[in-house]
Amino acid sequence: MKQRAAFLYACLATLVAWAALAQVPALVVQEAWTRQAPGSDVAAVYLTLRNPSTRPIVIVGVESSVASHAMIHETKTESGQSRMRPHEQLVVPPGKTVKLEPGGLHVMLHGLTQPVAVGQSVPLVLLLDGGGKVQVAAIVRPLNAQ
Ligand SMILES: [Cu+2]
Repeated sequence: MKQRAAFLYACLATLVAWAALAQVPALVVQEAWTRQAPGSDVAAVYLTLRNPSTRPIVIVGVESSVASHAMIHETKTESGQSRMRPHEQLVVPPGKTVKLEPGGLHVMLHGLTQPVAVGQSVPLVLLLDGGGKVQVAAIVRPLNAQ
């Protein structure tokens, strides 16, 4: 009986150590979507990023298996002209939510290798500072989606 308890404790200790080492990214991704882009090989992806942890989460890159290039962009209107500029990285502060939405931040996909149809999803991988990765599936909405 005593041996059995010792064995269980050993297992438990291993599990706790494993959980601490695993470093599961805390980033929560919600409402990922993109607009159907007929005849175009670029698309903007919008999503909501939530950081429930107590440390900042930094996105340092984006990849997509259906695009040759993906990056974080921000649309800004300067002297009446709408311009997009790339962001090297995007910080989601602890306890905060960052929204990538039309007219502001978005993930820009260049060189789409296949057409995206409404109802399908576009796969993305968010690359985090420290080596974590978060898989995202962005639902394709009709052209007039807001
Ligand atoms: Cu853009």
